[in-house]
Amino acid sequence: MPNNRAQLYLAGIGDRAAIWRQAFNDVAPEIDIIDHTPTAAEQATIEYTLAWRPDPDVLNNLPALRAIFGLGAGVDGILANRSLPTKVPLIRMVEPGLTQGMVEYCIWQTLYHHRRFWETEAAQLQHQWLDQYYPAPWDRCVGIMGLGEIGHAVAAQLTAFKFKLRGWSRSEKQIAGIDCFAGQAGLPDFLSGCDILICLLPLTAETRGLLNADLFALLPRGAALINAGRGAQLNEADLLAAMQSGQIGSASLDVFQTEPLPADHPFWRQPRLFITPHNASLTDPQSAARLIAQQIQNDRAGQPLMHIVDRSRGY
Ligand code: NDP
Ligand code: OXD
Repeated sequence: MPNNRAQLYLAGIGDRAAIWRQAFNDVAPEIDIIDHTPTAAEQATIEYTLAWRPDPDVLNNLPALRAIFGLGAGVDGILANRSLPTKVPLIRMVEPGLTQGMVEYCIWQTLYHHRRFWETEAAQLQHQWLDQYYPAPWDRCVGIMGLGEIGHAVAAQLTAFKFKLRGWSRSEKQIAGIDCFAGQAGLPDFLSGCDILICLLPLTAETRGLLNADLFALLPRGAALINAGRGAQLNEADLLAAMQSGQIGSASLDVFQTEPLPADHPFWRQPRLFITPHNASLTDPQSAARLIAQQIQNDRAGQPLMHIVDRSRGY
């Protein structure tokens, strides 16, 4: 077991590095934080890194590296580095604040589409008193793609609003109160009943481009789409076409092919499309710093690390 102080290198975190340094100083002062490009001496000794979109040249040159902690639940930005050392465990973020923020966002956006608030907003701009009809939640079905840490938590909270619930995952599941479907074979049946579709999938080879015209065609006409997974899961041109034809009635997007979303992107001008800037949720630095410090302590004591990404699955 190493007996020196642990060093954690903040890789590809951009202007949030100061917040993370402060969080570790506050809750885990036993860890040395390196938030600059490591010197040759530091490169030789760094054992841990916290990464979002790291520079591959730096990450691939840390011979003592023992674990890569992803700053987010999605690790696609780290796995984009094809030469990432395979023997170093990659750990995704499972953090209560991150999960709670996603629950809030999904409840907010589900109610937004259920109650057609986009229609009310448009009417208000025209000084119109709009009397709307909307069905009871038990007559509205919300489908969740991805029943992992976040999808499961979102489903649990949506239950309290009394929506009909469906879920889709890679492996078969049985969850009380949710009609569960699995795999490509289960996708058409799953989609056929979803009035509001929420995507909470990780970006992998299988989920890239999944939200496309073929998939939209399997939804009930006028369904709402909420994508808070990853932008590369959505064929953006197909969504515009589906919204123009009325196949997709309204949508909320938090993630995009290009982020920040370019100022001239047609999404900005698309009615019934609600945009948030990839901040559906944020990892809470203090809570995450505590969890990472505990993982480092466990690792140094020879205990197993938790939430290791299965590289063959990509999540
Ligand atoms: P988990 O790994 O806990 O869950 C992933 C879920 O997706 C699992 O249920 C898994 O199925 C399912 N899944 C994966 N691949 C497929 C597939 N090919 N077909 C069907 N189902 C599949 O991840 P989290 O819940 O923690 O996070 C999910 C994603 O949410 C992240 O990867 C990230 O992209 C996104 N996210 C976005 C945020 C934002 O601010 N917009 C914030 C946080 C997360 P199974 O259960 O069978 O393994
Ligand atoms: C995440 C994210 O994956 O913030 O956690 O998108």
